[in-house]
Amino acid sequence: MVRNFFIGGNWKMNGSIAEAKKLVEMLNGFEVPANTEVVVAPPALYIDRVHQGLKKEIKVAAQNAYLKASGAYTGEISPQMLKDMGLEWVVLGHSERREYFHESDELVGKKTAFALEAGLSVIACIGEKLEEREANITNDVVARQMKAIAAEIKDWTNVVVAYEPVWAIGTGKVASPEQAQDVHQFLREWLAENVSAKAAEETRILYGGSVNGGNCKTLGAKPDIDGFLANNVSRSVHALINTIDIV
Ligand code: G2H
Repeated sequence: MVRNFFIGGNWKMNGSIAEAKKLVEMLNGFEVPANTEVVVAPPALYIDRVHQGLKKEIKVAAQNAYLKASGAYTGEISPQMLKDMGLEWVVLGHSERREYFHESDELVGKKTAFALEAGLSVIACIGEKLEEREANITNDVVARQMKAIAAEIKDWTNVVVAYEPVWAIGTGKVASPEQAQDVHQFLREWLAENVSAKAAEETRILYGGSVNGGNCKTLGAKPDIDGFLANNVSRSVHALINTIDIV
């Protein structure tokens, strides 16, 4: 497969120093299969501790970054600071940032461009809400979110798209493999039509939303699903362990 399988663990605002330690021990004991990337995103406060403790094959992401390098932006962290700490990844546009912190499509596009310029790779999250799915506008919504990113960037090499239907996030209601594949295929076609054949072929598109060790295999077997983003790193590692034979 041209696209390496990708497992992301988004810890969100959970955990403690003790849990960070356990997480690092668990991940260090796990052999990452060839052609697979594992990236974990702890809360900002624990990033350095986790990064220092983890073996090199496992990368660490921030859950957010701002669109300025420095300045009077209380509470924010810049992509340049993340680079300075030796990080390679950032998650941007998660639906929780869009919902609770009012991040617009345009802001997510600009933040994506700024983080890429700073040398980070970006996990760019998109996805429709329940009422949007019920109104049959899922494709319109994800296309609008993709367009806002495509308006700001030319090169998708260092972007991984995470399709996370909002109704599936943290609800235990996972999208069916067919529902997820339909959107992933649509996204790949969207990239082919609006960016390039290369971007369509090479960009990893992850599924996120109540992924666990039980449902990951049928999801991961779909041709356009290139990995997962899961809350709770141990859930994401179980997803990886259970998909080893298909990566
Ligand atoms: C989606 C996912 C983590 P959960 O946000 O990115 O959360 O696995 O709880 O649905």
